[in-house]
Amino acid sequence: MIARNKHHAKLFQRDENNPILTANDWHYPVNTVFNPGATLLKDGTTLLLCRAEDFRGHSHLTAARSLNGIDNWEIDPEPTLFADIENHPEETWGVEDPRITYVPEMDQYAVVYTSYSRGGPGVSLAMTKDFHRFERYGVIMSPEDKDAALLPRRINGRWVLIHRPVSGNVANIWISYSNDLRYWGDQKMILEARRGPWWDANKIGLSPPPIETAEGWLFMYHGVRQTPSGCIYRLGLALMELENPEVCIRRGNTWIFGPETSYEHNGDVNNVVFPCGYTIGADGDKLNIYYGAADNSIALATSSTRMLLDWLREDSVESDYIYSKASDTVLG
Ligand code: BMA
Repeated sequence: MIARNKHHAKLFQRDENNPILTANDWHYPVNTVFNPGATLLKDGTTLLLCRAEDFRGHSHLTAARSLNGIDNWEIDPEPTLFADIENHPEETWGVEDPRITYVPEMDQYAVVYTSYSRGGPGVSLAMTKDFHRFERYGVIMSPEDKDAALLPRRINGRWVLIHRPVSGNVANIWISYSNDLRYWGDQKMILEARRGPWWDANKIGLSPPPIETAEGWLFMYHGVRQTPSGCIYRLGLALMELENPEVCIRRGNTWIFGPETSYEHNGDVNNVVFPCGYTIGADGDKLNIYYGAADNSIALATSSTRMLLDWLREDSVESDYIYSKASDTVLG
């Protein structure tokens, strides 16, 4: 285990300028900025769609653009995607936690976000070409559901959404399919929260959109550990089959990234690292992972797809052992 802890330190490198964006950088008053979606635009600019919380406690999304993805962010002077309560009452209490997927077939970006309705948080979709104008599709998963992302291409002719409905005290990761991005069905649970003392017990959710690799879809997912002094949000890995993402090839045992610095430990919600987006370097390997720190600021960590896949191969061995000897999923 000691070796693994050292390994963790090498998987994610925090940027020395962290946090890279805070409420002080905004052109208008906001309480906090966190949990940004991310994408690379065609000209190589990094675009973050940041969740900004106002002083009512309601959130909207604001775009920030940077040539190197690290600094000199140009932040939109006003909210980029603000709740449209008149036409979309499901956004009454704001819009949160976007995940961005570029969809080559449509030459558009899909923004999947939490729409916070009076009936609870649900999943909404908007398409955009430029992050200035958005075409809203409205609610695609009714409450309570969140932590959703679209895969960039159809599988067997259908669009694929990964999402996280809540039932009672348990929240697992599900998959749904659609022919037209509007009507969704054929829903199945694909990744289950563990139980007991596990770091990912009871409540898990997809973090950034899955990363397509030659070995499969790499899922970075968050686990929420409930403790007497509050929740701890950490990140783990699972690999799902490329042409059938319902099938889990392997899943890590230990978390790969968790709150360690003061800006991750202390904020409006303590002990949270919450990535909603990444960009991949020109080498097809280097990852810039953008995450919300303690629901307070935006931070950056770098990693490598290759390293994550290698780590997962090693760390999931024990998992096979555990599940073949005594599956706590079954016993739990
Ligand atoms: C989750 C999400 C995130 C938030 C996290 C910690 O349920 O709503 O937006 O960062 O809780 O508060």
